[in-house]
Amino acid sequence: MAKKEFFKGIKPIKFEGPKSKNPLSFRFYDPKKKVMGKTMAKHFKFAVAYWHSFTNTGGDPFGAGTKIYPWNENKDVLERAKDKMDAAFEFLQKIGINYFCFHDYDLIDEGPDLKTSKKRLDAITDYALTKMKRSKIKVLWGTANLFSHPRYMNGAATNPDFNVLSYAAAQVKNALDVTMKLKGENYVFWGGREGYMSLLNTDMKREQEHLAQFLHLAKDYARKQGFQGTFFIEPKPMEPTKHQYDFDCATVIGFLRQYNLIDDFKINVEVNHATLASHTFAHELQVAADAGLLGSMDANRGDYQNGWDTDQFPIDLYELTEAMLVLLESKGLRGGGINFDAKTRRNSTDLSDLFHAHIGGMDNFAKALLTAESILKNSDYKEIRKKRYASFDKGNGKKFEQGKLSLSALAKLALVQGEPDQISGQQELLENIINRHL
Ligand code: XLS
Ligand code: NI
Ligand code: NI
Repeated sequence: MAKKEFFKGIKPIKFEGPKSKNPLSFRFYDPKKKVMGKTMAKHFKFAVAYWHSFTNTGGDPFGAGTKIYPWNENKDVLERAKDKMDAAFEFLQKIGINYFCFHDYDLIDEGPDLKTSKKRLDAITDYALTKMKRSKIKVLWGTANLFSHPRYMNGAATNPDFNVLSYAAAQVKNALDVTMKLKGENYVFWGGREGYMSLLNTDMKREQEHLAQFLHLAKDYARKQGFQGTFFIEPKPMEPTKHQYDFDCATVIGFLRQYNLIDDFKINVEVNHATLASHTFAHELQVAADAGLLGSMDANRGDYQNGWDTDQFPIDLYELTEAMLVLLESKGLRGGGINFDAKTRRNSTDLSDLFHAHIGGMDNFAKALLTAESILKNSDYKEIRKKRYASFDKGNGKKFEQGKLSLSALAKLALVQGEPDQISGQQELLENIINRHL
């Protein structure tokens, strides 16, 4: 165990059932409970985002950080990083989450040059390894922060300057090495600054070709080192860049197909990125699942009254139930899990707030999963949707699906049939089914 206890007075969080009045308990998340043949723990593979929960201290464009974390006190870079890791592991063990996700420089501060940064990463990952060996904690995915440092102001892999692109390559190589050293199960690319602010100074085609080439090189390097995990692209339409190339799932799928990356890459879908792209979360999950590319989820939520990536913890059971329906019907995530890419509010300054936030998120996912299971098992939900397409199950509809009817043949059929009957979409009926099972 760590020398110092950071979350004093907080005991391991337990499942106590829906009637529990203990705010530091799970009411729905029971890791061992089976849902459709698989335990909740396996369905979800929850992960904590190192950056939001341990690195960021609540600063925003209008003011400094507000969160005075005891693991941020040591003046020595490595000692401070170790304290932070002790805090992270203590938190993970107490909340009962077995995974974390990180950017390279969440683990330890970036150095003044690449060499120093590499040394620091080596030291902190040595420390991580010893802690991981003594616990059940694993890495769901690692990534490189290619957006915070000023050098990336014009992008990383899509930077018009080759020198920045190669610097980013060095950083990704190190981040891949670190992820592999910690036996990370996946590796993420989120292109925060891969896009443009103005088309006037941008050769979009050339930048996207560079991005594809960069991804190929990263993938080839990792595969050569024996990495067997999945690479994820995390779509987002904008913020910080005005237009990001990985706009949404459909755009990413087109990109992966065009540049021959589809066999190694899958998608990490984030709730608030979906809504920023004017989609529902369920829509993005479905698009990814239909392409066989639903890899992982970044769990959070946006705010109905503004358009930003507010990264709040998930509380909307209706939204989550729709998501869990897609998850269950598409037979789960390919390689990934559910990473809480979410932050407590700037004025949530108690250490226990981190617990309440994650407990809520996990419980809400659990409740949504149970609801989705009940909908699939005890309602007409699937039947109603299937029935809408019944005319394609036999006769000419079936022939059409099999490619056996020409346009002229269809036209002839229409002449004989005349005006089609009106058939209701029954949306309200379906919406009520969801609510009845919540
Ligand atoms: C930002 C992204 C980021 C990625 C990892 O909006 O969600 O946190 O998940 O780089
Ligand atoms: Ni994210
Ligand atoms: Ni995000």
